[in-house]
Amino acid sequence: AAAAAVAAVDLGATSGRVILGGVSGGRIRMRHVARFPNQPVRLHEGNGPGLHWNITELYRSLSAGLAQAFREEPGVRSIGVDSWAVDYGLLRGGKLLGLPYHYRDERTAAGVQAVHAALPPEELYSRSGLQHLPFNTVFQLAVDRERGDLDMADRALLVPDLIAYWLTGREVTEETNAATTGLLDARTRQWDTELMARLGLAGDLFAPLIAPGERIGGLLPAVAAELGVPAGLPVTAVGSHDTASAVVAVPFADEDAAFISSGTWSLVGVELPSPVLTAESQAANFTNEGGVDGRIRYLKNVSGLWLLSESIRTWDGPGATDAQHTSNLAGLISQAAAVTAPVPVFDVQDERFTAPGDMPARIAAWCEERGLQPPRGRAETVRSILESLAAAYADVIEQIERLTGRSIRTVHVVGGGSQNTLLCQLTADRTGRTVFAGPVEATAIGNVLIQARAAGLVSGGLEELRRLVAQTFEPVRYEPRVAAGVP
Ligand code: LFR
Repeated sequence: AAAAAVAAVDLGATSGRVILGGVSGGRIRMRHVARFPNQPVRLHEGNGPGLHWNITELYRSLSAGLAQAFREEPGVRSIGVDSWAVDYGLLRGGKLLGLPYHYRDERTAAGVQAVHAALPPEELYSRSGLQHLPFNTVFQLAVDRERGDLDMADRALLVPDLIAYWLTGREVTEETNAATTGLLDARTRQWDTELMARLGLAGDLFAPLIAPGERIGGLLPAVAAELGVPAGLPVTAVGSHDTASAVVAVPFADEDAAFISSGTWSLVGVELPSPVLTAESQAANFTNEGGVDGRIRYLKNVSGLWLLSESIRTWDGPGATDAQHTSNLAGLISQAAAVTAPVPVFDVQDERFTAPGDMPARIAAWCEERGLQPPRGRAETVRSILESLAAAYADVIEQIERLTGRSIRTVHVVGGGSQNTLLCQLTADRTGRTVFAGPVEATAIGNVLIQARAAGLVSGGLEELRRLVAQTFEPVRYEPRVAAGVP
């Protein structure tokens, strides 16, 4: 990379990476510097196990990645951090009080009950515009409160904000991720302090909001010394919710195109200028997530490659390394592509698939309960998962057409899943629409672009930034196979 570079830290639910990026000659340059696993930990905590993020290990890994980035590129101008949404650390006097919970920890059911007792779901939706997911921050905090875990806390920082705090000492809440808490007013995009009061939460539990592109602060001297860079190097707010960053980098072919941000989850949606807060929208459980530059991501969480990665984890058994998992994946997908026997389509949204565990057994049980023949063996299981995901995408796209009045002709798949050729083809087949796949690193690209714009390396609105993406990363096109015998 030439001198004008920025460093993107992108933390996913199964792995994290540090990427150097820049823009020159109308093209985006991206270079992977570090990739590290993100493995949650189960810890006994009195009544049973709690599922947590190993946040200090993540911090150590990303720090090492940043140090490496500066060795490779001493001209780095800025750092930006994004991660999955909704999860947070609790602090008192600036000190972390415990490991953040993983959103897949099963404690949240009690939180849903507590919140709904104080606020009916309809009111929650009309205020926040957020789809109901049992792990939304608002439900997690309700459990913390009941358990007394909030008694000591004077601050909650969402995961990317916590990392930024450790780097700069500045406490902020980045807007796009704040929108996933369920505590932000969908219309004003400010903290809904009345709602917080009704839930017994302090109005200043979260730090003040900051918009993507704003400067969070400079690196603390001690951190800078450890990373081998000058103190004060800026940490810039990006779309710190990974999905917000990913959608910045969707090279929309036309205004009415849908996107699927495909990773652990599949976020299936469209970009809108303003939220849809109708009863029909709530009934269909669509979310209005505040995006970069004030756009709304109108989408639904569909399960995703999680079903596949948990299946592989089950098949490989405890202790298999990350590298062993990936080497299996390509082979499994080509075997799945060769399956000719009919496989069952199951409901990927069934809540039994949320918590970590033996997905092949759970899929088989789902089928048996309905008198369906479960998939036989690994290749059929993988095929069944991918067919079921594609079928769910098709449903959601039909719903979006109905709820927004748009007519969707093309679907962009970005993120890790855009490399899964079988899934992309099945998505084209089952939606009956053209699929454009790529870029793979959409999230990191969105992170880089917002930093590059803040640093004055590029200018323009999202359309200009997306043009750069389209010029640099040519998408792979998939057309629906009409004669393939697909229902
Ligand atoms: C995707 C994602 C989704 C969010 C889920 C949980 O990585 O950020 O947008 O609903 O993870 O945080």
